[in-house]
Order: sequence, then structure tokens, then C-alpha cells
Amino acid sequence: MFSLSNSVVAVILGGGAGTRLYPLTASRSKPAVPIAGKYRLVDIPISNCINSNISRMFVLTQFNSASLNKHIKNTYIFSNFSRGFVDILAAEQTPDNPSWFQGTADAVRQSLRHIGNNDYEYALILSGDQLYQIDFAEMIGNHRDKGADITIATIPVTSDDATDFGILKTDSENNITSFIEKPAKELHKDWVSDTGEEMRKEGKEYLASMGIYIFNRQVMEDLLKDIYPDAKDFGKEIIPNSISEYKVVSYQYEGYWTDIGNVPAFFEANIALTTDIPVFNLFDREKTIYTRPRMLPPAKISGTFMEKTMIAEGSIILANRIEQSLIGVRSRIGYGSTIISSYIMGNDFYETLEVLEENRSRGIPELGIGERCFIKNAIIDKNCRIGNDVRINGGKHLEDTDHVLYTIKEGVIVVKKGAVLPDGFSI
Ligand code: ADQ
Ligand code: ADP
Repeated sequence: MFSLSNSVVAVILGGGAGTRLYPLTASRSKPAVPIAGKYRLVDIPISNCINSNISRMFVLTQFNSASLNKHIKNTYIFSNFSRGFVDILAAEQTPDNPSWFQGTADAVRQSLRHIGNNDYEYALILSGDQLYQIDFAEMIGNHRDKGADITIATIPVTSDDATDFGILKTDSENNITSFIEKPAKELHKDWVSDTGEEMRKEGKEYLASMGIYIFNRQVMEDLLKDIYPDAKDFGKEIIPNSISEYKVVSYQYEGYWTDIGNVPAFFEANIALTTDIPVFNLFDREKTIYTRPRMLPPAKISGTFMEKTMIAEGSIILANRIEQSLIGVRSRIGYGSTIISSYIMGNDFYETLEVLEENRSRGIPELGIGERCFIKNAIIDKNCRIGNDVRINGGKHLEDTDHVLYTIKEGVIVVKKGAVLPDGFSI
């Protein structure tokens, strides 16, 4: 009998060099980047799989950071009676392959010797830097019903967005007939699709690949090992070349889905979680996002005016005002401070009273955010020490910069992990 847990393995593409999310990826691999105050990026695809009854997963990453390992090992523990696992496969040197993963297809090819030790019919290939809640069971059902060799999840997008995605056209049966990776604007007129009246009204007339693929096992092995052994990428090479040889089907999705692979998009998606009814709903029990349970005390808040704000457990907040912000685990924010449209990632540990005393005598700011600070349009990475009267005022008036303590990208200031900002510091 067909069962998803026995027939599918998921392969999560954990990221290349990670330059687009720099400096959040300066000291950790992309799947380990903290999101929404208490989760990691990799929790999103893993949770989508678990909620779809897919329990065998590989996370492919360029380097295997300690934080990623610890997070996966301590979070995704399956019972002895389940076949479930989450395995991290880091790029490794072998005698016949001295280099890192060269691209998405190369990453999967190099991992085939591990993935292939499992019995499965379908490989579900997922990106590690997208925010969405999809039922993959439905997508795999559609793949089987259609007798497809490959299915690509697709979403209608506008012409402005079409330049960032793989764009495709289908016949009346949803078979993909042509595909172009990230077409330049002047080519768009040839790539308009009938995406339905609703979508057309929103100007979404192009069908974009979401970078989510189902491959039949044999088809994937043939393509990667024998037919295109030198192809580096799915989007640039494997997918466009497969269209004429195989039955490649489009599975159109119309829910919320966004790529969060660069700093401005990552920032926007996090802040969007603070709206009244967010498009990505962490409160939906049917689509739970899982993460590591931490056994922290409830957040303690005193004298703070708050609007559209999420505060993670273990935080101690004495601030004056917090608006449209996400405050991560173990955050500490001092008296009189104001935080607006910011994502404070929080801290990995608490300081003991003795350490606090010693740091004070040496003039080192406490872990967290001090008194009378003003922080707007910023991401504060973990374990920062921000002194008193610090002003961090992000916005479009700022130019892109990479400073030793912070980076500015499209107006978003990212204070680097562990940065120490002395009293009165101003950006
Ligand atoms: P991109 O997102 O631009 O387009 P890519 O940079 O190849 O494509 O990344 C896809 C995913 O693989 C990302 O999660 C990335 O972090 C990861 N990745 C990249 N290189 C990797 C490597 N060497 N090892 C492990 N993981 C790696 C793709 C498709 C488009 C599609 C968009 C949708 O090519 O057709 O429209 O995704 O977002
Ligand atoms: P990141 O979130 O940046 O990927 P890690 O997950 O590697 O970071 O670090 C988190 C862990 O590191 C925490 O569980 C905590 O136990 C430990 N840790 C980090 N720095 C310290 C410190 N200075 N003192 C005590 N524990 C620390």
C-alpha cells in the first residue's frame, strides 16, 4: 500500500555560500539562521514535511555549523517505531570530488550515495530559505495521478517579480511546455500564462517555479548521474533540459509563499508576522512549525507600551515602547528604550549576577539592550551588548555599508552577532 512516509524522501537545500543573508550567515550555516524569535530557518521545510507525513529528510549544507547540528539533534527525535530522521549532509571532500557543492543539482548529485541507501520512489527537493505552509501530500497525490516524471510547484507572479524566478508555460493539462530561468524584462511578453481571473486582476500573469520539485527516483538518478553529469543547477540546467524528454507537470499553489533568502526579504517576512492576521500563521495548529523546546521561564514585562509585538519566552523587558517588532528568546531590554519595526534575535544564555557585576566594573555593557536606546528598522543578531543611549536608526536614507559591527542593506541595519556597542553609539 502506498504511504508517504515509506515512499518519499525530502532533500532540503540548505544554502550555497550564503552571501545574500550575510552577516547573519557569517558564523552559522543558513539553515541555522534564527527566524521569528524562536525558530531556525530549517524548521520551516522540516515542519512542512512532518505536517505532510514525510518523515525522512536530508539537509544539504556547505558547512555543518555546531548550532545547526545541535538544533537538529535536539529537536527532531523520532520514535524507534518510526522510520523518521533528519540527517545533515555537509559538502565533503572525496577522492573523486575535491570541492564544495557547485550548485543545487551538484549538491543533490554528491549526496546521492547517502540518499540512495534508502528505499524511496519519490524525492521531494525543497529550498531552505522560503516561508510557506504547503501540504506536500496533495502535491504528491497530483504527481501520481498525472503519471508525472517531475512536478514543479508553481505560483503566479507579477512581471516585476518574474525576473527573479524560473518562469514556465503549460498546456491545458498543466504539462510544462517551456521554461526559462530568470528572464530579463524585455522577454516577459512571450511568457504570459492564463493564471485565472483572480490572479490576472492582481497583475500576476506569469507562472513561477517555487524551486520545489518532485522527481521519480530513477528519473532523478538518470538525469544527475548519466544524462547531465556536469550540470550544476536545477533551475539553470536540469529543469529546462528535461521539459522535452520527460513529463514535467506544474502544480499551481496560490497560498502565501515567499523567498527569504536575502536580508531585506528576511526582515520584511519577520516583521510581517506581527500584523493582526499574518499571512504566515504561526498560530495554526494544523500547520504547526516545530522547533527545539527550551524550558525557559515566561517573559517578564514591566511598564512597556506594546503594539503588534511578539515576545519570546525567557525575556525580561523594561522598555518604554515596542511597536511592530519581534523580540527573541532571552532578550533583555532596559528602561526607557524604544524599539520600532525591528527584529531582536535574543540571546543564547543569561549572565550570572557575578558576571554582570564584573562586567559593570569593567565598563562592558550587559548582554541585551541598555537604557534609553532607540532602535528602528534593524535586526539585532544574537548575543549583542548594546550600551545605554544607543541610537540605531535604519531606513532608506542610509547607504549600503559593511562595518565591523554592523551591515546596512537597503536601509535595514543588521548588528552582527556578539557585537558590543558602547554607550552613546549611533548609526
Ligand atoms: P534561486 O533561489 O535563485 O532560484 P538557487 O540559488 O539555486 O536558486 O537556490 C535554491 C535553493 O538551494 C536555496 O535554498 C539555496 O540556499 C540552496 N542552494 C543553493 N546552492 C546550494 C548549494 N551549493 N548547496 C546546497 N544548497 C544550495 C531557484 C530556482 C528558480 C525558482 C526559485 C524559487 O532556480 O527557478 O524560481 O528557486 O525561489
Ligand atoms: P547561533 O544561534 O548563533 O547559531 P549557537 O546555537 O551556536 O548560536 O549557540 C547557542 C548555544 O551556545 C546556546 O545553547 C548556549 O548554550 C551556547 N552559548 C553561546 N555562547 C555562550 C556563552 N558565552 N556562555 C554560555 N553559553 C553560551
